[in-house]
Amino acid sequence: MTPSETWVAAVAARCRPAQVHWCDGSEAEYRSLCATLVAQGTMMPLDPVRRPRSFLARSTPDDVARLEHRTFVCPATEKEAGPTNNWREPRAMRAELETLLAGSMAGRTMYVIPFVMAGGTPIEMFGIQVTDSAYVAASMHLMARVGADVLARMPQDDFLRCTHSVGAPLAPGEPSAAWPCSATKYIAHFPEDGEVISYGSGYGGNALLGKKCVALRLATVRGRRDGWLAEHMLVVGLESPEGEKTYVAAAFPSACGKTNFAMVRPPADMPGWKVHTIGDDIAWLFPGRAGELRAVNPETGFFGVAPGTSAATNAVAMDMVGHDCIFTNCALTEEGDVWWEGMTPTPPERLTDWQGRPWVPGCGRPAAPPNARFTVRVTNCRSLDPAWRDPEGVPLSAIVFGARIGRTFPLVFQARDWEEGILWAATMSSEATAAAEGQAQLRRDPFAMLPFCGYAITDYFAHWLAFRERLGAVPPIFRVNWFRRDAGGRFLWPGFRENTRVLRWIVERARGRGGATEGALGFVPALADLAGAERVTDPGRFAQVMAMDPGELRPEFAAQKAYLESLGRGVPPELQDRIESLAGRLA
Ligand code: GTP
Ligand code: SPV
Ligand code: MN
Repeated sequence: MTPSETWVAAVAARCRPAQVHWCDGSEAEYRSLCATLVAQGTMMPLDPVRRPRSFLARSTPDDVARLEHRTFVCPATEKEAGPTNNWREPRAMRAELETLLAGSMAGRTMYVIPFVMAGGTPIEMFGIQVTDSAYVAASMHLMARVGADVLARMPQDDFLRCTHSVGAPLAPGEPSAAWPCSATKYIAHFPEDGEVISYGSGYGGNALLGKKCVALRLATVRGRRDGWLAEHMLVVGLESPEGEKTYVAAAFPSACGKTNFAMVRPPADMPGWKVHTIGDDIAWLFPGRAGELRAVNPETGFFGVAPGTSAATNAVAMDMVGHDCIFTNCALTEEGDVWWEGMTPTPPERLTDWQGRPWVPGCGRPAAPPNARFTVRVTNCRSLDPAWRDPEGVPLSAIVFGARIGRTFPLVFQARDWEEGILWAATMSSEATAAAEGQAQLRRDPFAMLPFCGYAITDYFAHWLAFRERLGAVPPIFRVNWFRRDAGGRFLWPGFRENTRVLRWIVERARGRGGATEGALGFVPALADLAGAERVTDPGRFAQVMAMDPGELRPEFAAQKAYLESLGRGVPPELQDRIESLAGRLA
């Protein structure tokens, strides 16, 4: 037996599934997984004319988002997990999980899914996910390269071992629940062994282990060792009418607009400008041969937030989910199509909500919960860049960080240098969203990676700071905030398509052209520097969205300083020095 067969046999011996199915990754297999899910009641086919080859899945109300308090990072010592991760002693964690896994797949099929993230690139990572969820197996078909070809290329001495069980064993003859899961949930990472064990949840990043568990948490550890970065970033290319293409990567926390920005459609008064999508959630950044920074999207699919997606906010995504799509927790129309809040200005008169109950407008319940999602292959996206699977990746000219914060931070500014940009990223705070359960209102989310860094966040800051030595020249770093509000609570910037104007300014600054003045936080555009912005905002509102008010910034700097202190002695001293000098400038 090969090492992978030996490992799979050991998992099967522990979990005791009724059968084991090695996934070949074929289209026929995907269709048969979907048919199984329809027969089991997990998914229903949508209207074949309105949504060809698409399905609606409904989860249980206790399994609708990532569970950060049930996510554990388990290196040998707590110090290696750092001040922000939940740590468990690895042997104790394993023992507890092995007890839970014993017989956990009884009566079910165990799918064996060989997968590769960023396949073909110099930093590709191979793994095998075993799962007792056909929904997860079907989703993995869309989100990653899977199957026999991958297995044939997979190095038998270096693959990640990813075990997933929904934790709902069946007695002989007992039918499966439509959405099997367990009240007990764990998502545990063993970076030193290249292993993930996830138990009890079937939803998103808890269960599609190639995504957050491998391509972020384990990949950050690999990237630290091998000199690259695994990031919670979209990658987008802006092409000018002259055909000059410039790529930018941007990190925003969960449900803060990465999918929208990755496929943003230039407004009508920017004829000839084009946007190209490389990825919407995860990017791996590595130095190219000439010392330039390059990026790849390790995934092959989008698992995107449905509510709020509309022809007005994201026409490309609306088109992308028009066929060959799995929707989860969306509402069902009488015509056999899906609906969610924000899809159309007026809701349909009658719906079936995400729990299968009758729904009418004004009934007081959402038709779809805010973390309802769609799953599609990237090839459904009409703005997908032809370079999306280039093994060399694409060159990055700028890095952007952004958060959801109603005050203090302007629409956009450019950090004065690499270290200051890293300070803005390290101290980023953002308002809670529904992508994860149980968050506080406003929390620090360094680099949008708080839930996704597989080692000590303080060492991660140091890895970023030192990364400049690996590059010939570092790209400029920007900070954006689409979410600043006026005194009446309204967004100060129209956002969505209009963000292309900000992207254009970023690109021009990166190419040494865009106009700017220096303010308290760094370089900022005047209204005239954001092409056409005077058509969508007025000087008064623009001044408000760009304001850098010492009265707001002084307490923010104090809070940043306190935050870094709270992370302990591992914080690189450069970052505290930078806060001091920024605070000094304000005085
Ligand atoms: P994950 O997939 O969870 O990592 O998140 P994401 O960053 O891809 O989230 P997504 O793009 O789905 O974010 C959706 C949320 O951002 C919705 O609430 C949108 O309304 C909001 N959003 C996106 N762009 C803008 C914008 O320009 N302005 C405003 N006000 N809201 C925006
Ligand atoms: C996120 O929460 O950042 C997501 C969704 O991208 S999930 O894959 O469920 O983590
Ligand atoms: Mn994400």
